[in-house]
Amino acid sequence: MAAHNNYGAFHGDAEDEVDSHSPRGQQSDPELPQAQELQKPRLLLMGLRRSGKSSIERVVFHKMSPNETLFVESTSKLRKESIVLSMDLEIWDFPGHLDVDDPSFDGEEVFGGSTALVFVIDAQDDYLEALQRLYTTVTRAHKVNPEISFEVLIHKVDGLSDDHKIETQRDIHQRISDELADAQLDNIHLSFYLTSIYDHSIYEAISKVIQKLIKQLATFENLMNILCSNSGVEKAFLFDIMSKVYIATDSSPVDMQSYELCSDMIDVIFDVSSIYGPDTQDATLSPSSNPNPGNGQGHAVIKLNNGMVLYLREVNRFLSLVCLLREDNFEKQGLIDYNFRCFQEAILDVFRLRKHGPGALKDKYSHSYG
Ligand SMILES: Nc1nc2c(ncn2[C@@H]2O[C@H](COP(=O)(O)OP(=O)(O)OP(=O)(O)O)[C@@H](O)[C@H]2O)c(=O)[nH]1
Ligand SMILES: [Mg+2]
Repeated sequence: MAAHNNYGAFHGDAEDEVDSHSPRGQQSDPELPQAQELQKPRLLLMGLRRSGKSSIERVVFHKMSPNETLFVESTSKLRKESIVLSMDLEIWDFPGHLDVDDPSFDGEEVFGGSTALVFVIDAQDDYLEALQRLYTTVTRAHKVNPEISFEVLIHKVDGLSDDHKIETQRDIHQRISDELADAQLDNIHLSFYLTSIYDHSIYEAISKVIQKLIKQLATFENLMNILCSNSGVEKAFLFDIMSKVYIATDSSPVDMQSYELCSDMIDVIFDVSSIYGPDTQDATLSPSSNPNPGNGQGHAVIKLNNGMVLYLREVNRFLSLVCLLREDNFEKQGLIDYNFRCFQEAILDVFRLRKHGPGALKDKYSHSYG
């Protein structure tokens, strides 16, 4: 039986466990809300031992290659990590033996606030025990915080055929829904994702999870819709550069292929610029035309052989917009760039507003206040 204070880190030794991580050695953006000012949105990684929690965290937020996760040690104690992305975020990676019914487990502290509970199930293993744990965890969390979002990752699906994947998801969904319905808890909503660290699916899933924690999501989406419809863009993603998580996209449906192309472009451009760019310290997009890397002016274009163009524009040092559009529409690049600058300003205004409140934009728009 595990020592009870292994996850009782909340009763004293928690701070020792907090790691701070910022993308590519960058400092937190002064435009963005700081850790102390707001309670950061939190991502809780829970699930049985060896289900893949720590691997997900390392691959998505630390760029660990999936093969290296074979050597990740089993987590013995809660690990809290502070991540500085385009938004501040805390990731709590729990040990697999966590028991939410243990008296030392502080449910209020863990499940309170703006929190997403990510429950990882190993789809290559027998999942009945995992479902039991999912049920106890969800019911406990819901009792403490009905606002918490429940995200179930049916993980390691790289070893499953397409039919098997669908069948596993259907079976898991059915079993947990039945159990919740039996307990008259069918008002609890769970979202399911089929994931693997060996392809883009884990980034897609974590993107959707994080989007639910962003209060300004509707505004971002709206701005992206306006940009796309006025610039002839087919699909656009607003990426967090370090993690390749997209924090918003326009409201046309996400097709996996476009997403993969746009996401790969982030890797190509930033890897090349971090090796060959003038200032590897900043390691942001820095084509020769951009004297101040990370100042939101970097851009890159890749023409594809199917008549489409991938266009990347840096919004600030944390965020980049990647658009997919037809080559014919790219002929009006001046218009697109103008529209992009309006979009960029609006996005940065949203961040300023979030940090300083409505007064932040008063000077800028004073004419409209009279
Ligand atoms: N095939 C496959 N293996 C994976 C995937 N994700 C993680 N793994 C492997 O699963 C094993 C366990 O991963 P961990 O990340 O340590 O699991 P954990 O949930 O953190 O385990 P505990 O810390 O013991 O609770 C490692 O060998 C990983 O390489 C995946 O998507 N596919
Ligand atoms: Mg672990």
